[in-house]
Amino acid sequence: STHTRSHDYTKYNNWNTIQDWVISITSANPTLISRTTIGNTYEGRPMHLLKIGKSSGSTKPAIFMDCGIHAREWISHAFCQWFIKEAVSTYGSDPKITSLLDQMDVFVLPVFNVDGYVYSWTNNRMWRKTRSKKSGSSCVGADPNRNFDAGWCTLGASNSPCSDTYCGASVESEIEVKNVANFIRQNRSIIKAYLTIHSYSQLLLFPYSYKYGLAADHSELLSVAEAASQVLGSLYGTKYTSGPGATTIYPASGGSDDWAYDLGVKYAYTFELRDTGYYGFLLPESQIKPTCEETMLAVKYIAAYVQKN
Ligand code: ING
Ligand code: ZN
Repeated sequence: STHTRSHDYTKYNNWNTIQDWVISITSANPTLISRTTIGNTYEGRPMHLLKIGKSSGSTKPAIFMDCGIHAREWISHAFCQWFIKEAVSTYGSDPKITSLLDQMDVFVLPVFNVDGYVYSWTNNRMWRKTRSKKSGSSCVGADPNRNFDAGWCTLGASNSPCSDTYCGASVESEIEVKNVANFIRQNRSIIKAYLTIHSYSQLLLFPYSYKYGLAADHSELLSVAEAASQVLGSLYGTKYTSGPGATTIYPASGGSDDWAYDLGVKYAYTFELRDTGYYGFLLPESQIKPTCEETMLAVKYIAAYVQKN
């Protein structure tokens, strides 16, 4: 079978459940999934990375996608699990997925900020940051999406360790950020797109967030985002807005999409999934399935676009 029957994709799963699932879905799909660990978190948990794709003799171009940069955005973690389940269960029947996985690999990091995610289950549901400790402060953690080398700590980020948008002691001070940045740098020549999944606000964002200037590829990034948003909305009528981060959500430096874009990964997008604030981070489990289904359409649209370009 293509996936583990006992895994419930319509519930929020804790880290232990996700980790068991990562191992079992990989061994159940040896021709489509391989697993590596890009490093450990601050508290020593492994950062599992799955490569989804049909193995071919040669190196394939790839898409990198991460979920759960921020601990409390649980619908994000749910989406990466959904994506992997859909990819392996529709390979061979869905022509788009089949062609994508024949020609490209998709690297999926199901949980970026593992320590924060565990803490959001055990101690504080609204936790956002990592769990790193800093001498001289009693406050814990930095914002991983303010810790990348993209106008670091200049705009929409805080120097205060107690802030939820603390940029960290230095660029890539957070080991989770360093591990992801190292992997993307090492695979820079094959990674054609970088997708990062957040919640909430129903936005499809692209560079820049750390400055107001437009990206060199602005018009292409915008037209792809608008088409992807339209496809997303075609399923349940969910309205998405697309645009550069700085003017569409708020200016913020140190974000992963801006960093990937400036490294040369042209198709760099940040998704802000449901909703627009009624439930916010506490999106009910009844919305996992529709949210993941509609988001799949947008991700598949972008992947198909990247594949043909
Ligand atoms: N939103 C993102 C945040 O980190 C963002 C918005 C995107 C900022 C891209 C910078 C770059 O604040 C959420 N919900 O986390
Ligand atoms: Zn976020």
